[in-house]
Order: sequence, then structure tokens, then C-alpha cells
Amino acid sequence: MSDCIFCKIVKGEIPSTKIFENETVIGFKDLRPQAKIHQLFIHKSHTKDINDLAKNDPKELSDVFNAIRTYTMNEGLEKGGFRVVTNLGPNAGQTVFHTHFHVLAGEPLGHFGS
Ligand code: D5M
Repeated sequence: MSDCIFCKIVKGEIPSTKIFENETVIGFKDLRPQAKIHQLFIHKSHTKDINDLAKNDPKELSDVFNAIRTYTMNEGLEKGGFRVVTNLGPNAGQTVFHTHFHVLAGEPLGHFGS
């Protein structure tokens, strides 16, 4: 999509600090980090959110999660642990409408859930 900032990152039209790339997925540093390590993983194909992605082509999910697995294993993040988050819509605070997964790590993140 021509006006999508993450599509522009995929095409190299705006700068990003890439920490992972393969044929289908890129990972890059979040501009507004919420943890010591805060990366975003996206599929290179545009979908607007996780439900759109799952409907469009569920294989994209495994592409992204395999990328996250490779990255976190290579960086040794499994030991301390990490969190994966995706936001959909206003209640969750989604601000960028290209499906993305936040990977948070590098420090205790606080317990999420009851
Ligand atoms: O998360 C959208 C996230 O995207 C938010 O944490 C800021 C980040 N962001 C926005 N623009 C950029 C660029 N250009 N590079 C890196 N990170 C960026 P959401 O789940 O939609 O709230």
C-alpha cells in the first residue's frame, strides 16, 4: 500500500534499523521503545491487522513466528524470556495499520494477565 509507513520500510523508502530480514519478513527497532529490547516483526505483504492477515493467508503467521523464533534464538532471548504483542483496533491502541508483532525483552516486563 503506497501510504503505509511499514510498506515504505519494506521498500527502503524510509529508514529503519533492521535487526532481521529474510524473503518474507523483516524485523526492525521500534521508534518508541517500551522495553530495553523492543523490535517489530512484519510480513512484507501488506495486511492491516492480525485478523486480516489470518484471513488473507495464514502461512504469513508462520513466516512471522519462524522469524521471531530465529531472531530470539540467535540473540539468546529465550533464556531471560520475551513477550510478543499485537494490537488490533482502537481499544488496543493500534496506530500503524500494517500487521506487526512487538517483541519485548531484555528486562523484567511485569506480569501480564491475572
Ligand atoms: O504500534 C506501532 C508501533 O510502531 C509504535 O510502537 C511506534 C512504532 N513506529 C511507528 N513508526 C515507526 C517507524 N518509522 N519505525 C519504527 N517504529 C515505528 P501499535 O501496535 O500500532 O500501537
